[in-house]
Amino acid sequence: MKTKLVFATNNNHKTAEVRAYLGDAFEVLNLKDIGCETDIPETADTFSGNALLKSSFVKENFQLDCFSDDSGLEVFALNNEPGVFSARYAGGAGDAANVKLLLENMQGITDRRAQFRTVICLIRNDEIHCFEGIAGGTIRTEPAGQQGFGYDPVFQPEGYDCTFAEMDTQQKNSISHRAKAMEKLISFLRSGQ
Ligand code: ITT
Repeated sequence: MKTKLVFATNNNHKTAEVRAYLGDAFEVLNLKDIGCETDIPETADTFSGNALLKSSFVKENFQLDCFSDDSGLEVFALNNEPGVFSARYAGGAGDAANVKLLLENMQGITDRRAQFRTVICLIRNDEIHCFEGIAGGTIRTEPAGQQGFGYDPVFQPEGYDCTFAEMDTQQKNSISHRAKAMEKLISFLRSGQ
């Protein structure tokens, strides 16, 4: 029988991606699968804190081993903002508004260095394990590209002369912060630890 493992997300795309890697060894369930309709609060001031809040909620309320992720963009010249506020930087007005506000706040700033960071928090057999992935790059002065989501149109990953939004999904997934953290989680689970 496969071991049940919850991925605390409502994002079907993320669930499918993880099932493709772990489906032979684990039964990966998402929040909908376990009947969790609560909008789990993400009120911590770090990515790991938010990921832990989500995993702990599932462990406490459903008694199931669980992992969750939290991600965001950190801009060095803005004191690592928007960070944990990435999704609601422009007050919940959506991706385009977030990007517009970021470009406004970076007007005149020449240090354009930034990074996307993902932290995954796994609670397994009552132990907590965290996995981090970082993708470094720079913030363009104008958006380019239609793929992806969030800040992809203004983020140019290190070593490339295009933005994440100009890459196809497969190419972005081979270098993204989320993919790097996921790889660490998957090799940990596969190693049977
Ligand atoms: P969940 O329901 O899984 O929490 P989410 O949209 O909050 O979905 P994340 O926590 O992964 O997703 O990311 C928070 C925000 O950070 C997201 O809304 C984007 O604004 C930004 N972000 C994260 N990863 C990104 C990526 O790969 N490309 C562009 N923007 C990203």
